[in-house]
Amino acid sequence: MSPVINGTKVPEYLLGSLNETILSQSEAIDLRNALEKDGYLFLRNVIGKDEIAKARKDIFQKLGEVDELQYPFFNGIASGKSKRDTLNLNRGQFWEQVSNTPSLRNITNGQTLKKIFDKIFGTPAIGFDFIFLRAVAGGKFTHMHCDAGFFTRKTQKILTCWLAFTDVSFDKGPLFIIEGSHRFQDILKKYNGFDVDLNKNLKATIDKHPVDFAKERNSKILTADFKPGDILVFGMYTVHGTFENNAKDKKIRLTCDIRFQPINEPKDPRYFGPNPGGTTGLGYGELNSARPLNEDWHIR
Ligand SMILES: O=C(O)CCC(=O)C(=O)O
Ligand SMILES: [Fe+2]
Repeated sequence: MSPVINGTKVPEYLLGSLNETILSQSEAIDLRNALEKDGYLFLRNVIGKDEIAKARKDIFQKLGEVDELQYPFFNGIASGKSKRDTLNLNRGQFWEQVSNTPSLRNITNGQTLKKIFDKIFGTPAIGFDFIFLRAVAGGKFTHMHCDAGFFTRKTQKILTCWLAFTDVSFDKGPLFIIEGSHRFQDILKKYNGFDVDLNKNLKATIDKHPVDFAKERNSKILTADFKPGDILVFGMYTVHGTFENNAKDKKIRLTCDIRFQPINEPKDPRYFGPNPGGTTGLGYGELNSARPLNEDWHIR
């Protein structure tokens, strides 16, 4: 079945597969070369199955406790209901607590991912404390954008790591990348120096529909059938978004995006420390993920 973005089916001929890089067969230079050539690195099976399953179970438990998942919670099936607002003081506090689930943090800010980024950067790396965990149901998707406007205030040396905790097949809203977009000069020019938090009259979202965007540029929309523990690493000017999660079985998509930088580059205080404010300073409450699973999202 063809994936859908913003209500439009993506024609088969525009779809392409992400190139996989095999971590165990790659030297640092191979990782850097792939990232430079494609604008992304697709690595499968980076986090062990048990570790991923534990974090997923712990997070599903918390979503189940606010009535957003059907019982048994480990299936990750959306209930269509929510008591998130009645059972919690506020949305930010709830989402911060979910985002700080120890089994999740062991992965996002643990040694396995850090070592991959040490290798890519060729110098010790650090993951941001502020992470973007996403539990997604009900036709929702992330509009196409590049990440520069969020994360490059202090340094350009930032990479995004998108990590799957559930199966994310085509119908469950996987991430897609516009092929070759890290070399689109107009995108580089438009978003270099752009800061979503300061330039309030501009949006990070690229309004053109990804289908039209890819057609016009003779490009493809690249994606994969993601499995738990797979990661996709990409640069700040690589154009990406997600398909809609229209899964018939109502299973949610659970993913997390984490940013990494060399530890010796200046750090953006919005994303580091014990109670980071995040992009706009409002903390975890500002995220779409802080909204109940059955509520619509905002566009940035
Ligand atoms: O998972 C999503 O919905 C969006 C992810 C994203 O934009 C990112 O990882 O930079
Ligand atoms: Fe992004």
